[in-house]
Order: sequence, then structure tokens, then C-alpha cells
Amino acid sequence: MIETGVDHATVMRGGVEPGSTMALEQDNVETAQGDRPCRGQPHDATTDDSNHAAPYAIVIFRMATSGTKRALITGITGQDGSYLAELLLSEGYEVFGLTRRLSASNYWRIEHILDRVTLIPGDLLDQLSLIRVLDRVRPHELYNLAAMSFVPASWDQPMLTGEFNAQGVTRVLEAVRHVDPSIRIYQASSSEMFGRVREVPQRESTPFYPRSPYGVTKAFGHYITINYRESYNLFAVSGILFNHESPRRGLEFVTRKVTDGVAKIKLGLADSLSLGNLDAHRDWGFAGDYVRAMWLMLQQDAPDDYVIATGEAHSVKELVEIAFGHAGLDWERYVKLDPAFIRPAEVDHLIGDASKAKTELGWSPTVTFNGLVTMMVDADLKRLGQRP
Ligand code: NAP
Ligand code: G4F
Repeated sequence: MIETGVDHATVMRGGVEPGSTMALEQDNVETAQGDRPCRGQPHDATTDDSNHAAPYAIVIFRMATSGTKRALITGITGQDGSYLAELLLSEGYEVFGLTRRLSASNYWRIEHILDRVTLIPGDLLDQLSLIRVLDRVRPHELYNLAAMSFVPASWDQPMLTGEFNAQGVTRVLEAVRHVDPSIRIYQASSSEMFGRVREVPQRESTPFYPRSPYGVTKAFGHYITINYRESYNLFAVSGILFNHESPRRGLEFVTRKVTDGVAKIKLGLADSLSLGNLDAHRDWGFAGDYVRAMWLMLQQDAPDDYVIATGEAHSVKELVEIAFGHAGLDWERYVKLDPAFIRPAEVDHLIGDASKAKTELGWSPTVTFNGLVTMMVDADLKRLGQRP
């Protein structure tokens, strides 16, 4: 269900789930609303709602009378947003997603649940849109996952990255404070904040030393969340999540770049893959496991911050070896090193200690590194193998 100004919203079919028949290309464009019921007429976040009084009255009446828990996800169109929406639906929540207007809509990760979630227009850059959405939805839980999440892009657009990842968080917190301070808030913090690590493994108490504008902005988002919790008594938590991946990962991140590259080479669609630093180490887990931790954090009696990680680090080279090996390819024949992918400042080695989450949340990961990489290679082989 799409409560947006997208009268003729398009859905880019592009699911890459194992078992899915969707393709990443934009070749199957259809209207998102299609035969689905839709509340109200086209509008955007700045239009007057008076034309929509009847549909919204129905929504608000339904909200007021149902005992169902409501959750609002910013970043619902992203990797984590899509898995979290699935989890919350399975837990019986009514799920709302804040989406920003794009010239071509980007619903491929949530296409399979579009008829069970309600999308509402808004933007982290626009304070009033956040207040309006919160006032309309009145969620019990708010998951702030929206961000500029690609580290290299943060050197190209540091100011904009700060607007999204730092001031954007403040705008979300301000909106909660003004609309309903009882809303529970999850903030997506990142292991990138540890940067040049001060301790191995990294835990909640490890000092931050971010190495990218992205990491710096995430540290701001982390601390402003804690500050609002302490200043205004909000139930606001930060999850310090280490890298987590899936077949829904964006193609620019190294895991998906590798698994997509392997599939293309295997299927004769490419003859090489260019990468940067093969020596960097990351603690990689499966996104489906990590969104469960987000939800658990908001079910506790008191707000607190948690590291979420597998406790195992692997190098980019190991990732490459497993991915190419799974497809029966010798990686050394295909991988080229390209200085264009070397960063101005690198985070060399991340490894997390999630014992607090294990003890207090009962959380632990279920997918191994090998299982994650092979799952992603298989999904990309399937997706690309189905191309006409
Ligand atoms: P992602 O796939 O890049 O998704 C980012 C989401 O944010 C998209 O839905 C995007 O919408 C939305 N967004 C960006 N700017 C926005 C704005 N100005 N207003 C509204 N929405 C906006 O990221 P992800 O991997 O799911 O990560 C989710 C969150 O966790 C991010 O905050 C990320 O920084 C953080 N995190 C991720 C990891 C990881 O390994 N995945 C680890 C630690 C922390 P569009 O579709 O319109 O672009
Ligand atoms: O996959 P990446 O781009 O992820 P990165 O920078 O670790 O950031 C991700 O994880 C963070 C959590 O720590 C999140 F907060 C953030 O939003 C994002 O999800 O790069 C991983 C490593 C880096 O060391 C990079 O230098 O892979 C190395 N790498 C080597 N060649 C490459 C490439 N990375 C990319 N993207 N592309 C390459 O060709």
C-alpha cells in the first residue's frame, strides 16, 4: 500500500532472493498501485491533507481501535529495511515505511510485501515531513535505518552525508520528542565508528576513531541518540552493527560486488573483476540475523546500546577465494587490482564482541561466513542465469 504522491509509481522488479524469479533489471516495470487498494489521492509531504480526510480518518480510526503494534521504518527500501519489515509483519505488527521521492522508484527489495506495508512520503532532510509522518502513524516503535550508507561516497559528499546521517538523526529524535516521547527508537549505528581500532575485539565500551566522513557522521548519530535518551528520557537505543550482507545488498558493497562479479564471469557476461584492498578484514554476518537484534533491543525493559557481530573476521581475499571457488573458478585469473577502489583512509580490521547482546538479548547469528558467501553467489547465479 503506497500513501504517496506516486500516482503511477513504478516498481523496479529486482529481487535477488534465493528462490525468487525477479530480475534486477528495470525490464518489468509496472504500476506499484496496480490493483492494490490505495489510501487517498496523489499528494506529497507538503500538500494539505484536507483532500484525504476520509481515507486518513479510516486509518486513524483503525489505529485507535486495533491493539496491533505499529512500527515505522525509515530506510524500508534498503537491505535492512526490507528484512526488518518482513520480521515485523511476521510478529504481527502493522508496518509503515518512510520513503523519499525518487525519479524512479526503488521498491525491488520490498515488492513481495508491498500489499502488506504502508509507504508514506518523507525525507530525513525535511523536519516537517518527519513530524507529519509520526503524527499520522503514531508508531509504537521507530527504526531509523535511513542513511547514506556507502563509505566511499561520504568523501565525495561529506556535507550531504552529515545532513542524512547526523542531522537527520537529530531531526528524527526531535520529531519523536515533539509528537510522542513514548515512541521507542532504534538508531542504526555502525562498526565503522571504531575505524582505527583502539581495542580488539570491539565492544560497546571501545572508544571510537572513525576513518571516514561516514564514520564521523555515524558517531554523531550515536551520541545524539544517547544524549536524547539521557536528556529527555526517551527509549532510544543504538545498535552498533558490524557489516551484514545478503542477496539484497547493494551492488557497490564488496561482498555483493564479488558475488555478482563471480556470477557474471561464470555465465560469460564478464571476463574480470576490479577490486581495491584485498587485505582489509571485516566481521561479516547475515542481514536477516541482524534485524532480529534490532527488534530485540526495542523489546527490553530499559534502553541500552549493543554491539552486533559474529566475532569472526575474514579478509576481502578470503571472501574472493570462497566466492570464486564456489563457482569452480580460479580467482587469480580474473581479479584485477584497481587503485580507484583504494580509500583515502582505510579501516583495516574490524571484529566485534557481541557477548552483551548474547547475554541480555539472547541473540546470536545463525549464518556462517561460508554460508553467507555461497548463498549470495547462488542467488546471483540464479538471477543472472534467468536473463533472457
Ligand atoms: P541501504 O541498503 O543503503 O539503505 C539505506 C536506506 O536509506 C534506503 O532505503 C534509502 O532510500 C534510505 N535513505 C537514504 N537517504 C534518505 C533520506 N534522506 N530520507 C529518507 N530515506 C533515505 O543500507 P542498509 O545496508 O540497509 O543499512 C541500514 C542502516 O544501517 C544504515 O543507516 C546504515 O548506515 C546502517 N548500517 C549498515 C550496516 C551494513 O553492514 N549493512 C552496518 C552498520 C550500520 P532510497 O531507496 O530512496 O535510496
Ligand atoms: O563492502 P564495503 O564497501 O563496506 P564498509 O566500507 O565496511 O561499510 C559497510 O559496513 C559498515 C559497517 O562497518 C556500514 F556502516 C556501512 O554502511 C557499510 O554497510 O567495504 C568493505 C571492505 C573495505 O575495507 C574496502 O576497502 O572492502 C574493501 N574493498 C576492496 N575492494 C572494497 C573493494 N570495497 C568496495 N566497496 N569495493 C571494492 O572494489
